Amino acid sequence: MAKIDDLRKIATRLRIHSMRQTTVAGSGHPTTCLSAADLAACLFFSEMRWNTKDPDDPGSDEFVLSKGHAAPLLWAAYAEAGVISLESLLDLRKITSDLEGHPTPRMPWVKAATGSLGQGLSVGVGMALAQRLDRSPARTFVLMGDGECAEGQVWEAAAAAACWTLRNLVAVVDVNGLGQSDRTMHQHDLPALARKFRAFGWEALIVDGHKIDKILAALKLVGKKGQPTVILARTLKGKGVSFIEDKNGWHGKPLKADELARALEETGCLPDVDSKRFVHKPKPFIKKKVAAALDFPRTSYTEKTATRLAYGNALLSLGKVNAKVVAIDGDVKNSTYADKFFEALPGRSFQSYIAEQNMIGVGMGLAAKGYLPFMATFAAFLTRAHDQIRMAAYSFSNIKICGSHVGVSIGEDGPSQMGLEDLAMFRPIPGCVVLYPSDAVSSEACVAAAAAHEGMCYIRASRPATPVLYPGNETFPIGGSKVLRKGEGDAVTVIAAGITVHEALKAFEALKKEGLGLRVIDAYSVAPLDKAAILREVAGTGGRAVVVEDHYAAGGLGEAVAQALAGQAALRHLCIRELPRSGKPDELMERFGISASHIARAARELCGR
Ligand SMILES: Cc1ncc(C[n+]2csc(CCOP(=O)(O)OP(=O)(O)O)c2C)c(N)n1
Repeated sequence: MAKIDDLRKIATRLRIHSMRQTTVAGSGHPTTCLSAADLAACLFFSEMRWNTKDPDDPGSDEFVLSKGHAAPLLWAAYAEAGVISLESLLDLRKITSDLEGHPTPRMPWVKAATGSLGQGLSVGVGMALAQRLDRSPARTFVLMGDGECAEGQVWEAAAAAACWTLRNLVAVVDVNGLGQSDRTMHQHDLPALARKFRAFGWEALIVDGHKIDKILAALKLVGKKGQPTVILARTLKGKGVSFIEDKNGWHGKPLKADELARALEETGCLPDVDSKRFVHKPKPFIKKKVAAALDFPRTSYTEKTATRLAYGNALLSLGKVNAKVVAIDGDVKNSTYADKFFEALPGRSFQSYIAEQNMIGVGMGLAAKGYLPFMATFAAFLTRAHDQIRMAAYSFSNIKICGSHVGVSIGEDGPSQMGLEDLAMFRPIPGCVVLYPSDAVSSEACVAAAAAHEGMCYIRASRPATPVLYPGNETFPIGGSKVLRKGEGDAVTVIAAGITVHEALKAFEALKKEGLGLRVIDAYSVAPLDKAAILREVAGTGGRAVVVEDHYAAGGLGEAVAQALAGQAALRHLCIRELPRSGKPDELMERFGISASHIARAARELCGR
């Protein structure tokens, strides 16, 4: 019984730290922390096996705080365990502190940023998969709120975890029955939540989330049935302080100084217990070293080839020399050609089915554990995962995403399948690399560049087969561009990328016959953009430029080039300006204004012809 008493004392300490931190910060979510304090005490100081000296110990259990607004509770647990000092807790939310309002990996024990609710379970699925790939005995614990269980992504993740039989994954849901502005969907109807999880293939256990012995007993049962386990814990928001307990209207409100004093009268002062003694170390586990080359033998191309096909070829070649590479695909692998990797390397291939939000979260989890995930789906469908991509940026995730079937050039399938907003989605993310190859050689090179780059990369791939433009040994560094046509007396520079590079080359031929010289730039690195080359070449054509892209007007290559030129040039922007429709690729590019004839017309107009 001594242990239960100690854990109770630790939980009280976590409660007091959480309240103090938020009162000093003047903001935060104390009631959210109070409901989960007993659960956190049992996880961090009894059930989990983890190394407080090394956040990357491969033998350690992982923890994801999906209900990220309970960050003060997480920081309190790390302080009690001796990972950070108790004094540092009072720096919560300060610009000088890594103890942010919601967890981010600025604090090294945090493996993925949370706070956009409903995402943590997917990250946990990725981590549990990584632990399985590593053959590690470690497990992954995800602490969630019951309110966030209304998010569809939670159920995408739940389905995936069961499909992949992740017995090493444990979700703990803090069912306090309250959300931010209201009671939650199921309130304290825990059997309703249990039915849902069971229907998704999980072992579901219901406990009183404030009874330490009951929580510990449930934790002893996890993974026993070869399924992922969820512990549904009945709790009270604000537990331990009568005037906020189970009261709507207290979410996200710190206690004022006098309220804190009253609260502390109820909890008593910090109970005397050395929490560090209760942290269980992991069993020593050494991860097997694997081949991890970043370059790979390139395919030789002579025939017209789609950049998406070259992506698939490159991914397979990379996967053969780098055992950290994993492929995830949203049930379009025969279109993105990730199927080549899937067939040859099934152990590192994950069918994510039609669940794009979960796909990105799983990739984040795998990346957090040192894998190099390449994820692919149609660019159009990545928009469903924009929030997850945003959170991957705050997680500093080393993930690579390929969006295929971009623009009107996909043709007959029509607008629902056309990625026309994807550049606008990835370009604003600071540090995110955006590559847009125009031929098979550059597509393979972009895969190599993305693999070698530490950080999020997006590769934009087209559907139609395009002619080969480059010799097999050409390199495509991030931030570079290629000047494909250049002559003395060129009148206009055309800046294109992907499919429109080929239209620009056709326009070049047409205008050559008219004695009008076009300079053609392949701006394959959309972000970062090769500003120096663009400025130089545009200056060399008298400050006249046309930018042409298979993307909507906002947020794409045109805006990037306009920013680079900063009004220093006469610039025409050709892009998709209306809602497109089905048709043949060439017809669509003509109808919507990005074909060779439109480029030629714009160039003539700029020259007053
Ligand atoms: C996707 C998303 N939508 C809305 C919010 C705003 N929000 C923050 S906390 C919260 C309520 C969370 O309720 P629950 O998951 O039950 O957590 P708890 O009650 O434990 O605080 C909401 C709506 C958010 N952070 N993320």
